[in-house]
Amino acid sequence: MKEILAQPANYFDIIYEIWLIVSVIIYLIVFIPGAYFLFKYRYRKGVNERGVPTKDSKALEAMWIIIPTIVVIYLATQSFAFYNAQRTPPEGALEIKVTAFMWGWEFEYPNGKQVYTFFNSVTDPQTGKYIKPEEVNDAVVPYIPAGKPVKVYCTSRDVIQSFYVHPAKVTEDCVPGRITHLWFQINKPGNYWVFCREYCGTQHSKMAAVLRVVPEEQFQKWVSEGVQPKQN
Ligand SMILES: [Cu+2]
Repeated sequence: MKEILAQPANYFDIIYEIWLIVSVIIYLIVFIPGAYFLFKYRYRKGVNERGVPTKDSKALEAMWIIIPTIVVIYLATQSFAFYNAQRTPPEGALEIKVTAFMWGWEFEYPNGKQVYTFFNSVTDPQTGKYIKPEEVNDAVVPYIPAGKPVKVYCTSRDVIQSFYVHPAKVTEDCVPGRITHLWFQINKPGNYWVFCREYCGTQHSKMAAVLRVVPEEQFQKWVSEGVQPKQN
């Protein structure tokens, strides 16, 4: 079995494969006889010049109504089930708040810890070379526990942005005055880029941020560092 790097990316991959296989099968069923008939009934002088006689077939008509209906119902219900799984975070997910702004992100953890990251792009402005996500300064990197579901509440301070967690293949609009959500789980510790996926202005490309995915213990240590107890 192939290792699942991140969820719900696996749902996206499976549904993509299902649609691909169904589309290829339909394409072959339509194209191969189509090409054959095109050749078989091509115009030839003196052969069937007034057309080919046809006859009705109720069975054939029923078949091409029933089979596509079953295929469409299957695709719709399967996709909807996957969509639900993709939208519904598992119980006990870590909840974080992401506020987008021109041009960056604010991450807030349940204990009040905040991380700001802004004006980050994937290339170095001087050299134009790609920056590795592990090279990004720790001070602007939010940590995420590996193998744990994370529910993100998204909103925006100014214009519509979209929080895109690249390895988990999920994206959600961050809309001013509204709270939207997404969830993801990254199983393999490492450094991953997240992006804004809604063109939001001239510095849109500077909204790249890094998620540092670490083992649970390391995450707990990090999240409690430098946080004053909340005052009531
Ligand atoms: Cu943007």
